[in-house]
Amino acid sequence: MSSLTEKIIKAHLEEGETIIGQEIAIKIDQTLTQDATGTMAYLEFEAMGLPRVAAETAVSYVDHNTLQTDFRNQDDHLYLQSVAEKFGVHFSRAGNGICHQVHLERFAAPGKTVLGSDSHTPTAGGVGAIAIGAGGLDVAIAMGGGPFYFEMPKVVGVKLTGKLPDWSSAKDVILELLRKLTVKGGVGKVFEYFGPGVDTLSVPERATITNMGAELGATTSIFPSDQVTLKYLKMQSREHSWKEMCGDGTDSDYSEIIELDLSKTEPLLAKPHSPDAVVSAKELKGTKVNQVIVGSCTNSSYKDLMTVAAVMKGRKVHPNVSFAVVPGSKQVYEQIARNGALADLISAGARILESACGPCIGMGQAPSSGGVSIRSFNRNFQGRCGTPDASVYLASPEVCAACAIRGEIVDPRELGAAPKIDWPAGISIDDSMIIAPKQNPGEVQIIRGPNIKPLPDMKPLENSFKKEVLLKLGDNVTTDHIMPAGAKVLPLRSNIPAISEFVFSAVDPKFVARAKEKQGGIVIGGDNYGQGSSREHAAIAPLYLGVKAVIVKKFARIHKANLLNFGILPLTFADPADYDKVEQGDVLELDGIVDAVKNGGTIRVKNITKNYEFLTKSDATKRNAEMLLAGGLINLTKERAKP
Ligand code: MIC
Ligand code: SF4
Repeated sequence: MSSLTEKIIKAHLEEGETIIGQEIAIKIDQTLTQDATGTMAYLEFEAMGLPRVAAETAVSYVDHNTLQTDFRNQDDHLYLQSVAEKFGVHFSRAGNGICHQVHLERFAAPGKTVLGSDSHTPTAGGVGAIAIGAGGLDVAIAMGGGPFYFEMPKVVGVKLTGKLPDWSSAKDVILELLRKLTVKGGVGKVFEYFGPGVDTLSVPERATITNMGAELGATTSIFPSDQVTLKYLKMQSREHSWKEMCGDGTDSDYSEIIELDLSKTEPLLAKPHSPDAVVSAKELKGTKVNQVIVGSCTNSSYKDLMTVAAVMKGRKVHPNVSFAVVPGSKQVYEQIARNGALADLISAGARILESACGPCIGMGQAPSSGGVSIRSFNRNFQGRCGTPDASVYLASPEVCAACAIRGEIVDPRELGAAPKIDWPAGISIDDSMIIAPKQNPGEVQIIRGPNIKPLPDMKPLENSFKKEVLLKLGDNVTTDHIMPAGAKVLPLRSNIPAISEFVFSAVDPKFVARAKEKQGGIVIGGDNYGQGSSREHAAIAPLYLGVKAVIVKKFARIHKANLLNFGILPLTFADPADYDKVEQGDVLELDGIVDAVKNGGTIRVKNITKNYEFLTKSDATKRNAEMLLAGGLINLTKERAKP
């Protein structure tokens, strides 16, 4: 008897055994990249010297860097389009929508494995795929046909019963789980949904839940593929990709079971500045609101936008609120335009944006100073919206619409009868914004504008070094803290020297100057270090500034893999109490590094400034050790390719 997760993993297993915590390697069927991580991923793919992608389906999306305030983002898009045409990758143009929404609609399929250079790749778990977020280099390897390595996760069964009541929504289900489990509650786990409540949720609702499983720190989340999945795929004219898939239905298939009665969910919000700071809408009643935005890969489906349009119909946006709507894909945008719902939104006073990530990644719509913004998004880390002192709350489209009307946080149940949304009978499928790869790749010239800079050189691991602690941080540090995004920084994603000037800028504006003056150093962190985004710039840019080791209580999965891929030594405190003793400015000496890394052992660290020693652990696998010793995975791949 086994879970659906185990079945799919076993069917794709290339190395290792499915024993919890052990490193395994799986074959990847589909790859996904987006423009903010994709430029690096394709530069890395090019560095591998392969003629064509080997994955069954590879798709490159343009959705993050769509604000064109100068030549840079557009330069990156042209590079991505030409590289896609040459190497056999489908190219989803700017305007076609957010990668996860479009992938769900047009490519994801039950039983497939998907690896994406974006942490919300698990959205595709909504149709029964094992979809995992990873750094660009891991995705580049998968594009080349290489397997993906990760630790066999525990499979948590989430047993859903009941049916969502009026005004409650899929967002409230995942917010409830975040309230219970916190942002580190899913580390090393897959959340597999099962039970009678599953039938009551449509695929986009399921995808909202699997999408935001990323905020639990989970490896991925998955729903079974059933008649509801078939209906969705039929609507997408893709019924040929359907097959029925589920776990064996026994509780013993799972390491742990969480029961959730959908009929008991109520409208919730996550308070600033963490997706797990969840409270009910009732508790926040009366909080004045300046901005509301509905969109992002979490909540911008047809049902989401139709619900908001139905609530807004005949009503007006509150005079103190700026209300923006960001359709998740061209398909959804076109549908609401054709059926008139868009007109209802415009008439109510909504500001309609293009189909892209937009405000979710700080590309426009930054709130006012100290402003309160209610967003149907998945992350509300401080400063991510572009305004450091703004308060961002995460909520369902239903709660968002109610707040936009009232100008304050309100439980949408106060608005009376809930809207009932029917799925359209059929939709016209138009893939004209997805460009197929060229059949004659030899004729494609790769376009490299001045914004595309080559990857920096990476050096082999040293056996010993003495370096200063450049920065000491607490728990749950996000990759948005390490390497901020937003309209100013995102255009530099293909230019490591330029983007490195912003490392830790939101936490400590003097970090970069200090790192340069000290010629690199060490960073100390707490629990769940590097949670959030998959951006490998949070490893490459610190490396460029000379960061040699990061010592923490515990790492988040994707960030740790990125550090290893680029040759930064990830270490954990053998005794977490030692975290308290070390301070910023202390000089630490590490010796015997090579042996410890090779044997997965401990490294003794001398605190020269305070004159004591402590132990750190490297749990590098043999594969990790080879990468570290070579100065990262690119060097290792090149070494191996030498005749
Ligand atoms: C995010 O939501 O944080 C992003 C922007 O989509 C990132 C990817 C990136 O930094 O480019 C993610 O989730 O991985
Ligand atoms: Fe884009 Fe936001 Fe989704 Fe990241 S979380 S992919 S920025 S919409």
